[in-house]
Amino acid sequence: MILLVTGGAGFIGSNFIKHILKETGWRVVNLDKLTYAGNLENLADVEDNSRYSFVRGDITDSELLKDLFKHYDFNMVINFAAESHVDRSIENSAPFINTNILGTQMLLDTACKHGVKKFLQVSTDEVYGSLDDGGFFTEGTPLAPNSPYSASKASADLLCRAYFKTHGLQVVITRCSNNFGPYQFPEKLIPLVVTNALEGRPIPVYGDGMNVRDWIYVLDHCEALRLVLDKGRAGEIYNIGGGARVTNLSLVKMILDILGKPETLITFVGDRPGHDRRYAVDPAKIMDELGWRRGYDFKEAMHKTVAWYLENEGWWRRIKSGEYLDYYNRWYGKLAGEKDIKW
Ligand code: NAD
Ligand code: TDX
Repeated sequence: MILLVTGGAGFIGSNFIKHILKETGWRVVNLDKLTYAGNLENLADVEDNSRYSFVRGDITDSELLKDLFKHYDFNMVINFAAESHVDRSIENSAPFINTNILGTQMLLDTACKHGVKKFLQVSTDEVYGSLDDGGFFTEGTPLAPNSPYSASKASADLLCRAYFKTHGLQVVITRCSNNFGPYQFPEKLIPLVVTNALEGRPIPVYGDGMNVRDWIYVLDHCEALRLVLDKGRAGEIYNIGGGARVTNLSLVKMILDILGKPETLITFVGDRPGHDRRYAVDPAKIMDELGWRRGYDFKEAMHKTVAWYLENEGWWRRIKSGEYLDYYNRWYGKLAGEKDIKW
């Protein structure tokens, strides 16, 4: 069994590769462009594993894909490669269209030509839009993306459906809620809160802080993906959700409490344009059909995650001293400017 993992140097992809090498005997090839979000340090403990190889490359490069598929004869493909940060998609959507839509199309085309047995598209609950009036996202909820990021992911999902219907490619789509855990890039809420608090910097909370996200520990997502690769039915969509639905404000307070840092660090800034109010995922289908169960308790996993960032200060400090800072100053400078807050 040879599995192509794209975007494996990012947050979820790197956790997934380590999970697969541990739980299966599969061989894994990681294709990653190493954008600002890709970091080979995330995979340092498996780089000598004989079942793991890394190739630096772009999923929009059809020649490279052709060569790679000829060389390796992949049985399965899992596509994590994406531009993944909503705020960056508001600043500039072009890289999102390029990687998330065109890149997926190139991968689908190449996978089709080589007759791979399964193609797993790692999508997101954000394609369903916002649950402003309560309820849950099911696999039948209509697509209603609100950000350029989620619109690009929804577009990729539709292409996946079309390649299944038209070309018979064995495609499965998963739509997961918000992940947290080790190696998450510190532009995302949880690592941003932990690292800013440790640095004594303000914690930017958008709008009134009452937006609700449905949090899942990253290894629970990885195990769900392994099950879908193993047993998921082609042409199907599987929702994955952690069931820990909390407001951003209560989440931030929980982390500050774990760290013993003061709530005075919380700083309300302007809202994210098009900010989805509430997400809540119903994972009944993957539980009933594939027997998936959540393995990590939300509070315990949050303590474990905070401890990881405390123990791996070098990892996030190296990131925060680099390119990330340009983006941070530009984005939060603008939001804070609306309320005259100095960063
Ligand atoms: P991430 O931003 O941490 O990692 C993305 C990875 O993709 C990076 O290693 C980057 O270098 C690579 N990449 C980007 N463009 C590429 C290209 N053109 N060619 C090859 N590699 C490229 O993202 P993440 O949070 O790990 O998310 C992974 C996937 O899971 C994404 O598709 C995202 O939409 C989806 N997802 C994420 C979450 C979440 O909460 N983080 C939830 C549901 C779904
Ligand atoms: O500084 C911040 N302040 C703040 O209040 C940031 C970065 C975020 N937020 C809010 C916005 C959201 O309501 O926190 C919530 C979580 O924000 P993000 O961490 O940016 O995640 P989100 O926009 O929900 O998207 C994430 O989950 C779904 C991932 O980034 C996506 O890739 C995934 O598809």
